[in-house]
Amino acid sequence: MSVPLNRFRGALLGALMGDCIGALFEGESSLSSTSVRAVLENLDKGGKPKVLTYTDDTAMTRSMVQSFLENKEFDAKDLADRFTKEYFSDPGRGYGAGVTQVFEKLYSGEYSDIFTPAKEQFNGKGSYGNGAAMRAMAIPLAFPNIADVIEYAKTSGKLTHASSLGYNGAVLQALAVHYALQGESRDSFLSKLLDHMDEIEADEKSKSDAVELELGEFPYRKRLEKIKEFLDKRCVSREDVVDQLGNGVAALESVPTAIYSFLRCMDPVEDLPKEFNILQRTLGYCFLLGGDTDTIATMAGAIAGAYHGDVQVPNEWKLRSESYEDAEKWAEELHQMYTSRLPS
Ligand code: F2R
Ligand code: MG
Ligand code: MG
Ligand code: MG
Repeated sequence: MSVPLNRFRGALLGALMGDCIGALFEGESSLSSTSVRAVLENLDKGGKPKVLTYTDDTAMTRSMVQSFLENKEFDAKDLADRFTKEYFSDPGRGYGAGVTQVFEKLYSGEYSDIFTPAKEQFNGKGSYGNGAAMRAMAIPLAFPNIADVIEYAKTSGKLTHASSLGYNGAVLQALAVHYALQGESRDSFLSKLLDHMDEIEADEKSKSDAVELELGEFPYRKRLEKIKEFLDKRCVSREDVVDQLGNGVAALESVPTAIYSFLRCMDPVEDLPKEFNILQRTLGYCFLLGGDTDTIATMAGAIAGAYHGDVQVPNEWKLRSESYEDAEKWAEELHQMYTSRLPS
């Protein structure tokens, strides 16, 4: 199905703003709505800083987008090279504490298999951080075929995140952006994700990784069921969302939270300005949750932006976000690539 260009712009700009603004709050555990509103009002009034810099979330997404646009295909080796080059040229973007060892090993030239460094992380367990998921949005913007989306999210995730909790989070985020681009209804969006995770988490590694971490089998599916339960209730506190879905740096503690934030914010949210549109509300809600705000907001911003399109991108917020011009240019190029790959 063809998808309008405004959804590609919305996705890339939503993700960029989520990262740039969310970084102002990353790591805060108890954010008051007053302090979040004060920061956002300051942005609207043109207060300093003039440019909000992006973090690792956007740096890695940029490498993915550039790889797809230049190669016109998925190329895992090219991605590994770009992640490593980008890290060494600009290491101060707030990368995860563990993932930098992967880049160092890739850079050393001592590894003939590009997936081995990720497998060695955390005493051979692999990372379950959200670094694979935070960049996965680039995949559904380039590749419309659902089987490609799943395969490429998994493979690109495994370059840095060998725990199935890490790469399955990337698959879930990529699928969420894919279905948001299609404009699926809220119920159908969630039930499609549930069906996919039923299959994706059924392999032996997914089961054993989850059991070893004492999460029980099908941890993502269980969080999606919790999202459904929350959406059916009239009122769920942000404390309950953080408690049951999470706001942390693990993919399991953040990808479902981003998906919930997108769905929840289709309805009004207390504690945010009434004049906010749905995309602003989604990002604002992620900031209010605290914790890994840049990453949860970048993932929710990608989904909400893909769904609502760029008409909801606030100009003041966009103009503050570093390299927003690249996002606008790449949206056009990705839209062309995506459209050219649709079955005729
Ligand atoms: N790193 C951050 N934020 C810290 C503060 C940055 C600060 N603002 C600054 O200026 O420097 N944010 C970024 O990291 C997250 C993505 O991380 P990624 O790429 O998944 O990295 P890593 O190191 O693989 O995993 C993150 C942490 O998760 C824990 N962890 C993962 N797997 C584990 C395992 N198997 N066992 C135990 N712990 C595991 C570790 O603490 C890892 O360091 C995003 O938030 C991005 O914004
Ligand atoms: Mg970051
Ligand atoms: Mg190539
Ligand atoms: Mg983060």
